[in-house]
This record gives sequence, structure tokens and C-alpha cells, in this order.
Amino acid sequence: MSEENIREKKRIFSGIQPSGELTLGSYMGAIRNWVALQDEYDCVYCIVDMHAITVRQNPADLRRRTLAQLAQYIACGLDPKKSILFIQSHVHQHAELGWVLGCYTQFGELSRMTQFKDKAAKHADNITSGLFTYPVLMAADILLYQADLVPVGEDQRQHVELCRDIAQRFNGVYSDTFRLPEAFIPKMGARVMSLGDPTSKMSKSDPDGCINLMDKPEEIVRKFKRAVTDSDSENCVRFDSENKPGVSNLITIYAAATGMDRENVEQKFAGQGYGSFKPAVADAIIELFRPIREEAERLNADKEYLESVYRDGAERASCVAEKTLRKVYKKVGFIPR
Ligand code: ATP
Ligand code: LTN
Repeated sequence: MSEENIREKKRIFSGIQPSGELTLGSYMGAIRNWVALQDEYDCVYCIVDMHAITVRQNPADLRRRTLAQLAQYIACGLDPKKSILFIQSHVHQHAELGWVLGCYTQFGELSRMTQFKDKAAKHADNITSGLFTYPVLMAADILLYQADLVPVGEDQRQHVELCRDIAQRFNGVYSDTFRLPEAFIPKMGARVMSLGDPTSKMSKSDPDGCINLMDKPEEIVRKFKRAVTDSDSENCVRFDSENKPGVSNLITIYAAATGMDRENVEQKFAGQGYGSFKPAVADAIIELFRPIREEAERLNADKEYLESVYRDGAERASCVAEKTLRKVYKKVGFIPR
């Protein structure tokens, strides 16, 4: 049996683009799980800067956000001693495997990706082939590390499924090469909705509808105060995502932040209106994010430390990635140098 088949712990891979601020959505949907999984799994967490350039980025902002995101990962509890933390563009194997996998991915499959359709509509003046083939690079990210689980929010399920399809196809054409990964999606917080429009996902490209990890308390209060609640006459804290999407989203956020379940939240606020519920949700998030923000600010000032983390991470990631890439090159018939 090869070393890969007898490894003790299952492996995890996930990543977030440094294309904006980390949000409450990315925290609840992804990062919080990443932290929780570190002891039980072999974890590899990435800052996917190559994915970020699928839409236009300002270079100075991209550099600043990439480092700030690393500081925020660590402040959230990702521990570079336990997990591999690295920057995607530092490990050249991602682009190389991405190319090969693109030759095993159908145009039709990529055309069905809802994130592509959404982003193409949003950036209608700049629909690049990179945006279209983005899920292929994501599949390469995951498959290079032979990941078993991919902790992401609900919106990424389709991409992880495509990754499985590509892996299965490649394994079928050649022989077992890739492990088949599965999406690992949290029960609570898998889809945090926008505070401005509770029928669409909270996303970093919608600054007013989203809470950022680094938002100051006053900002968090202001954003929750303006959160859209529902136009029903009931004015009561009751979960009903169909008829009361606004307050239901706030209940989910409060529950996820405090560890309560939805029923307990409803009971706690029984008889109180939105007016007293909204500040309570804001307070819960302020307290959840305060230590993270303070630690991230401290780490972000220590560039030497951040550099040591990403250098070490890239080195460890490359070792794993190179093994997979070598295997793939051999299978497709490339002559070793
Ligand atoms: P964009 O605005 O560019 O679409 P985004 O805000 O969706 O970005 P991503 O970088 O695409 O953020 O997502 C990072 C991770 O957080 C992914 O695993 C994604 O599934 C998860 N995530 C993002 N937004 C939410 C959300 N609102 N609820 C739950 N999980 C989310
Ligand atoms: N597509 C993801 C980011 C991403 C990712 C990955 C997530 C790129 N590569 C590999 C998990 C595993 C997003 O838009 N949030």
C-alpha cells in the first residue's frame, strides 16, 4: 500500500480568495469549521490569490489583502504549527495540474456552474476564460492534496461536486490517481444571507449587506440597525425563512454566534420586537469578533512573522503537491525530465 493510502488522519483542503474582506458569511460557512477540524484532520488551508484575479484586482490592494487575510486566518485560530497555511501562487503545481484537468473537463459542465453565471452577469464587460475555468483550478487545489473533505459554505457545493466528477473521470481513464473529496458543509451558518437583501447570500462584494470580520463595533451596530426585517405586521422573533427571511437570517446568525439553537433563540426573545432583537444580534457578533480583530491587527503589523508562516507553508504544501503532480504527468504520458 502506498504512503497515501495508509495515512493516519483524513486530509482537508479549503481556501478563500483575497478578493475582499473576510465576512461573517465566510466565517460561519467556512473558517470556523476549519479551526474546529484542525486537531482531528491533516489540514491544508490556502489563500487562493490565483482565483482572485479572475476578476480585475488592484495589485497593491491584492498584496495588502493577501497578507491581512493570513493574519486573520491565524487570529481566527488557524495554527500554522498544526495546519499548512499558504498562498496559492507560491505553489506552482496548482497552475500545472489545473491545465491538465482542464483537458478532462467538458465545456458544458463549466457552463452549468451557477457562480460563473452570477459573476459573468456582474462583470459583463470582462468575462474572461479564467472566470470560466475557475472551477478547474479549484479542482486542482483540492486534488493535489488528495483531500477527503472540503469545508465550504453551501454556495461551493456545486464546485466540489464537479471536482469529484473530474477526479472520477481521470481515475476511470487511467487508474486510481485521486481521492474523491466530499464537501463538508455546516448545519448552522451554511448560507448566511445579506442584511440588505435576505433573499441573497451575504457576500463580500456587497459591502452594505455584509459584516466584515474586521468591522469596528460601531460599524457592526450600524449595519444590524439597518438590516432589512420583514414587512409583516407581526414584529416578533419567529423563524420562518419563507415568509420572514430577514428575521430568520438574524435568528440564524444569533444562534450560530452563541451556540444556541433556533427554538431557544425564539424563546429568549419571546414578546420582544425587532427593535430589541437587532442590537442583541449586533452585540453577539461584536463579542465574537472582538478578540479576532484585535489579534489580527497585531499580527498584521508583524510582517516578518507572516512571511515565516507563508514560506514554511508553501514548502510543506509543495512537497505534497509535487507527489500528485508527478503521478499525473506520468499517467498522461509526459516524459520525465
Ligand atoms: P464573492 O462576493 O466574491 O462571491 P464571497 O463573499 O462569496 O465572495 P468567498 O471567498 O467566495 O466569499 O467564500 C469563502 C468561503 O466562505 C466559501 O467556502 C464560501 O462557501 C463561504 N461563504 C461565503 N459567503 C457565505 C455565506 N454568506 N454564508 C455561508 N458561507 C459563505
Ligand atoms: N471557489 C471558492 C474558493 C476556493 C476553494 C478552493 C474552496 C478556491 N479553491 C478549494 C475550497 C477548496 C470560493 O469562491 N469561495
